[in-house]
Amino acid sequence: MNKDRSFCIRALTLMYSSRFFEEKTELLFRQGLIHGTTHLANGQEASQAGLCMALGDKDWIVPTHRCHGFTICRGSSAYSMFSEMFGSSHGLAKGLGGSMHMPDKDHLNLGSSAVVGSGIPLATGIAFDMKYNGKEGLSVAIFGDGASGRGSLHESMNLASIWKLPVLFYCENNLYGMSAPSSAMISVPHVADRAQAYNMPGLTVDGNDFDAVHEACLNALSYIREGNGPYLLEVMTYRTKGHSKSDRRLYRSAEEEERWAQRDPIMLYENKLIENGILTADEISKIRNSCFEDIEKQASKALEDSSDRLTEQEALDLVYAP
Ligand SMILES: Cc1ncc(C[n+]2csc(CCOP(=O)(O)OP(=O)(O)O)c2C)c(N)n1
Repeated sequence: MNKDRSFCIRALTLMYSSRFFEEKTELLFRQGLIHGTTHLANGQEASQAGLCMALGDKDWIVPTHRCHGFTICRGSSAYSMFSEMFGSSHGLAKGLGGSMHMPDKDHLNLGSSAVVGSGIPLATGIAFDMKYNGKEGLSVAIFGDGASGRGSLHESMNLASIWKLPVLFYCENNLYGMSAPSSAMISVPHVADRAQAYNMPGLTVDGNDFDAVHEACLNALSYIREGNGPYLLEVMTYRTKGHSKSDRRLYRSAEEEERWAQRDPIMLYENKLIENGILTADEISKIRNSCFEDIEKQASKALEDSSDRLTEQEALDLVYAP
């Protein structure tokens, strides 16, 4: 465990920010202030913060439709993300994308699309560009257990292995692809077992343990940085909300949800910090409150500014830009 106080505060801050962002998003949807759909990642904060805190400032990520937490942890402002969902021109895609489309070039985040598995070849392409044009850094293809059955992953892993590309295949296994349990959809016990077929290392770790994720990411990234080629890392986690906002979670039991609630990644990390004498309960509660207030403030400001919209012509010019 990294016991450096400022490191731990940063980890906690990122995880709270992701959690409060999702909670606020859910509320705004219920209030009818955001339209379309959204995919919340409550319960997956250790996976998001653990990865992003291991990345360097030349490393790119390509997230999935469940992208909010990674986008926050990579450094985008909650204001620009709420603005995106309000459809305002202050959004990361100037309000043209919504919840699933939050690219942020300044924070080396290519953004995602609604097409499951489509980001994997893009991340592999970034790694190809880096290797063949001698650029620094690496790229991370983030995908779910559901996406792991798509051909795009297998084609990308094969090429990345042959060409020894600097790419981390990062599988966030939250046990379900919509209502389909990963245990019934994947032919091997762990997604990481796929690595063997493509001649690269594969590892499965506890995705609700921030330190386990962070350490595994540091190891995988340094393997890649040394020029050894790609690495497949699978983090086991659980989305505590439904797949999207219309999902009532009828395919899983209350007992299962309760079991995972006992393994809430933020709660586990808070307990660890207290047990190790790094932060007191009082200090933790101050950090939690300040993250909550910050998200509230950014959401209010984004709502206030939400009538700033692109004109139809401005939108068309962007959509059809060369
Ligand atoms: C190519 C394609 N197939 C199916 C869908 C419908 N769909 C949207 S999300 C999803 C499940 C994805 O599961 P997973 O990759 O595990 O990610 P998670 O939603 O669990 O984060 C599916 C099947 C889609 N959007 N794109």
